[in-house]
Amino acid sequence: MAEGFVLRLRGREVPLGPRPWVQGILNVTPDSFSDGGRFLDPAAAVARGRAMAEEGADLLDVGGESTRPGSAPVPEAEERARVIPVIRALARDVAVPISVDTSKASVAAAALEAGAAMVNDVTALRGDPAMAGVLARAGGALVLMHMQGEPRTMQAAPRYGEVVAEVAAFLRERVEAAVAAGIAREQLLVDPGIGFGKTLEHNLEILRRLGELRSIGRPILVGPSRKSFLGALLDLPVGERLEGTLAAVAACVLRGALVVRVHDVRAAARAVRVAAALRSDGVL
Ligand code: HH2
Repeated sequence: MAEGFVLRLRGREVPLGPRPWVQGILNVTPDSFSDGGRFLDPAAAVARGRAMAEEGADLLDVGGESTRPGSAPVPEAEERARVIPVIRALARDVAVPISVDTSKASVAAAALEAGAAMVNDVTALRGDPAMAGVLARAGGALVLMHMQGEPRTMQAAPRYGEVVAEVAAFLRERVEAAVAAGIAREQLLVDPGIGFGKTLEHNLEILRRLGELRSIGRPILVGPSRKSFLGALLDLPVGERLEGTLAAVAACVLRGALVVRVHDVRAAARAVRVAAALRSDGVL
């Protein structure tokens, strides 16, 4: 099961895998589903970013627009004002690479300029026609995520014939579209988009069969943290989903995920180390 990738992070080539990475979530938003409003103040956001790096994050993902079900788009100037000062400060202060969670090319370009090394585009290059050019020129890593519909309406009535096959076909197609647009394959990661236009059963089926996405040939990132499928399984509110998150994180690592996107970095980093040691290739 041993596998490794080289990830191109803006001029740097960084090995990824077989040891999985923990990506710490930093939402500089008033309305994110689990931590909205806590880190809207730039100083609080930078302090949280530093703390997550100390807790064992391998990567930080800074976002200025919530994509929770029902959320509305944020104007570009507002999103930029939220994330750029935080990214600039963290790029200077912490050793781990910084990712920007945005679907807007202008925000991605400003973030890369401010020191970010990765772009997390939940639209997988379908949201802004200028996004591919930004990544082709700047050379940062890019996460391509699956979503059915758009955040405002995606949970209304998600439908699939065969969810895992459809998600895999979509991600394969998006990888090829990115490469055709001039982005190097080594820049790309793929993400099945837990909770993005998916019912409880769809999310569970994807997590059960996550290993099938390895045939795409790019590192898999998964974001199960505190999400509503855990709330549905456990009948618990968002603030009480840590144990559920850790169980999901361990399952993802055992099935080959190389990056897990989480809010609770210290706990997840411990769970990842144990799960990685228990994989068939025993990553210590
Ligand atoms: N999930 C969220 C946001 N961005 N990006 C990727 N690649 N994968 C995910 O699963 C993913 C994501 C939603 O979580 P969060 O950032 O905590 O909430 P919000 O969108 O409300 O800010």
